[in-house]
Amino acid sequence: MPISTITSSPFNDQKPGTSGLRKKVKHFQQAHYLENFVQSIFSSIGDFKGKTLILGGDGRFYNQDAIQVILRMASANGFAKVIVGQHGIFSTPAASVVIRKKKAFGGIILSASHNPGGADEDFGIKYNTGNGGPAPEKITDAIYEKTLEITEYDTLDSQTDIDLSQLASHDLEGMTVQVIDSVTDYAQLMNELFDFEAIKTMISEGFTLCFDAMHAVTGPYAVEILEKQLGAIPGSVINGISKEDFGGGHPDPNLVHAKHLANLMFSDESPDFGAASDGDGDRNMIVGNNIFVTPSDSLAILTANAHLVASYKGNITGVARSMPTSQAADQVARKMGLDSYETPTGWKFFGNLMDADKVTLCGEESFGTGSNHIREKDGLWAVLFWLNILAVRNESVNDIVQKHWLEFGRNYYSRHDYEGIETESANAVITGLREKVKSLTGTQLSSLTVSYSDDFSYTDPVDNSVSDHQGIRIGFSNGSRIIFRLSGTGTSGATLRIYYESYETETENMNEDTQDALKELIIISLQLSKLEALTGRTEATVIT
Ligand code: G16
Repeated sequence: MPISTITSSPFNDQKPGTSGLRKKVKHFQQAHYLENFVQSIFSSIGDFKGKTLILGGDGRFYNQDAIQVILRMASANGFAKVIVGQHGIFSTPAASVVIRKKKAFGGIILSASHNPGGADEDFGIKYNTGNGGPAPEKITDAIYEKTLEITEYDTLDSQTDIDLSQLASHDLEGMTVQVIDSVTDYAQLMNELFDFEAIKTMISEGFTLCFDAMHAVTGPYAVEILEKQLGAIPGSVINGISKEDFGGGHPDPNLVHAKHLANLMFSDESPDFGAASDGDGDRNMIVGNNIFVTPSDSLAILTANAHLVASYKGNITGVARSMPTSQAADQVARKMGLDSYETPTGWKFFGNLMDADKVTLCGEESFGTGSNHIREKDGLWAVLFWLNILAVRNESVNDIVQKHWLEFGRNYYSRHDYEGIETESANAVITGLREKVKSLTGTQLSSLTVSYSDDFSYTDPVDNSVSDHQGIRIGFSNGSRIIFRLSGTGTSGATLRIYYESYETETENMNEDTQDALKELIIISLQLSKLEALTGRTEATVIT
């Protein structure tokens, strides 16, 4: 076979974060850089000779180029077949669906998620295993070790590109490349999970919705499912044309970046339901007329109402949330007699729990919600889950949320991000806190008593693996919490995230302004962390 072994040199980049390798496009375009990482993946994942790989990405700048490089390397390395989404597109959840459905060895997903795209922006690559989920730390560590010692990679002599624009099969030096529709398998699974007839009826009777695809990957998925299959009026999906640079926007579905949708939902023209998804389609934001549903509340509400969705009724084994996610889902689990788990940040930590059937639903404060139907979080899935509940309950989003708080209490919640801090200063904040939390338990801070404080360590209940240093937790006796952690997904400097949560059960206090409700915690956090002294920052960059 006409294969070349190219000499390359190790790259001494910092370790990839929670979701694979994310860097500026220009960084990826350095000679041999992408190839080194891909070879490091192929050298770390076991024997795939004769097996199938799934390949696709969120369509951002460099997606198509990277796919051609990976196809040639997959062939040279011995894969029998690669299934690629048309035009090189798969949303992250759709890639997970296809990996599982085709029983593939694994998949490579090209995305930097919610980070901006374009020639000067971000690109990313990650490997998912045969269960459809992000590779566990054992594999990502092995990949990283390989990148430090790699000296050569295998690729084809020929530089011919495969045509990804048509649904067809091709031979690439003995390896089959099959180009499939990016949406079909995903849409079919959604149809099996949710009551499309009930949602269709609700929409035909006048229910209105707006889905903001943010010019990212979910455009074609949302148009097919929401408009074509469920009958939402054309135009219900906005910013539905996928673009390489996401139209210059920041495809992160929150009230700051999906401003247009947020304004619409709080105006007189508001439709009944609003939602948005991110760059690669795994995140979601849910908004009702005059109400924003926090991702933490969304997880709790889906759990409490799962019995209304036929495919989940009686099938919820447990619920998991990442550590900084509010404890709203725990309140539901307690009342419903379900097991609940607190995992470190990163979807990969849910994989073992789902594979062992310990949890069915999981969610994160970072706008990620999902279930065991795949092993990634899933933006449109969350939207359809909500629509199914709305169709059954025939109540507004606002009513559903208010009734939920009355039954389970309200967890006020907010995240303050300090972006682009110098890495050294950010580390100093965390190191200082790490020392402090050793002796905080039992002390009084302002009017609150600390009931526990630690640097979160997680022991996986399935394989007993231990993940240390997952963020600073300070819990108070009234159920409030302050969490500090450094982002694992940024590409320039460090981002410090501070998460605040308080728990309210008094009806008359349930509709306060969130920042007001959390004021005492915010003041405590700034004093405790010496944030201003160590970083010079007086204000958060983004508050969600
Ligand atoms: C990724 C992971 C999520 C995690 C998030 C945290 O999200 O997949 O599980 O919650 O990172 O981000 P950070 O470390 O910046 O707080 P995504 O959507 O970027 O893949």
